[in-house]
Amino acid sequence: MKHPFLIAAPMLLALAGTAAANDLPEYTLVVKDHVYKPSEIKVPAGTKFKLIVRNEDPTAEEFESTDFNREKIVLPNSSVTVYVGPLRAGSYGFFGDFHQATAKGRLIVE
Ligand SMILES: [Cu+2]
Repeated sequence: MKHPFLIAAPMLLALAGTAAANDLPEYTLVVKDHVYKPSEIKVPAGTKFKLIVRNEDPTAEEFESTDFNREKIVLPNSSVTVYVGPLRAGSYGFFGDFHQATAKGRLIVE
């Protein structure tokens, strides 16, 4: 242990990063029967937040939004975290790219 700081620094940075991510407001979205529940989520304007997308279907889904520019595959019976924002007040659509006819929702930013 000639240079303990050099070893400890990356760990401290990792911990700081974790703490910051954990401080973000968090919202959960479930995909079941190729439908988003809830279909509308109210989120604060001007704030970065986490969207946990949980897929309870036996097939993959892709969480996607062209309005706030995100795209992420969610495997069957799995969750992903999508970081969104900060957004201006308004209504932003999202959909399931693999089941666009049924998997639709909106973020109401206010
Ligand atoms: Cu896509």
